[in-house]
Amino acid sequence: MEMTEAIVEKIDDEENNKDFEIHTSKTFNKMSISSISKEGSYKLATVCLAVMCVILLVAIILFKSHSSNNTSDGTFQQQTLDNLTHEIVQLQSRYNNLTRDRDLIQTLYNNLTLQKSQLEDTFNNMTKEKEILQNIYGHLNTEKSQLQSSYNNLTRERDELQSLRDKLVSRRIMDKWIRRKTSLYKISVAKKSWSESRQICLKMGADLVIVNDEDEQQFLASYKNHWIGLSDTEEEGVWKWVDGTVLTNPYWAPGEPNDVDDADEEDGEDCAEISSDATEFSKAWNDMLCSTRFQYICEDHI
Ligand SMILES: [Ca+2]
Ligand SMILES: [Ca+2]
Ligand SMILES: [Ca+2]
Ligand SMILES: [Ca+2]
Repeated sequence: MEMTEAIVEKIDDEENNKDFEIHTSKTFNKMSISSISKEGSYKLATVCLAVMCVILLVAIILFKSHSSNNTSDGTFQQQTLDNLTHEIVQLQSRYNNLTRDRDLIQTLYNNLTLQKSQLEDTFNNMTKEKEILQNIYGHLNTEKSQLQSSYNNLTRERDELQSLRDKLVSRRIMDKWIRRKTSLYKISVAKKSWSESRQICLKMGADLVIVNDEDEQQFLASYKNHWIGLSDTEEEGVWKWVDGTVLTNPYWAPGEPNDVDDADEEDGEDCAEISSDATEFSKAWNDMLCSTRFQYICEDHI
């Protein structure tokens, strides 16, 4: 009787806790083993009850047989028979209860087995995802290392170029180049044709000056009869700077460019200089025969 109550209490506990979540397959395995053990206990209890019923039936039969030979104790024997019959009914009831409990436990066991299988699937999927993520992480780490290496190389090259640039600037300052904003200017002493002037500038790693804005024009306007890097030799009337860009902000002197045609020059005036007649910095250019020997202005950038 006490054993049966204990078992029923355990079943109630299991019922109350059947909604709990199992987070690891390890815990789950422990629970599965526990469920199997309980199922064995119930089977054993069922067998015991069945044996006890048989024993009681045999006892009743024997008792009846004995009582038929001894009628003097009839009342007492009838009472005992009733008690035994009552116990059989109770045992049958417990047997039924145990059978019901066993079915419940079987259902619980099946549910837990299903949950275990689902958890194992989830675990396997997560393991695969983990491997994929680890691969991606590895690739990203490799790329990061390569990018870091490229960055370091570029930084070193930049520093080396900066160092070379600094040395070049220092040397040009010593060679009397004029530093202004982000440019260096070399005002020549010798007089050369426009083409010869440009070749000399190029050999020094520079080029004839390009006038980028009014401020630069104002700075250069005082160097009269000096070549600048502007010509229309490619196409008459289309003035281009030495970097190939078309002139957009002209500072021609009044009446210029007039492309005066000299008898000895078939092409007329195709190269620009800062006019000696200029009175305003913004009206200072003149087109001249490119073979004219003028001083020139080279420009380099820092
Ligand atoms: Ca310039
Ligand atoms: Ca021309
Ligand atoms: Ca011309
Ligand atoms: Ca002219």
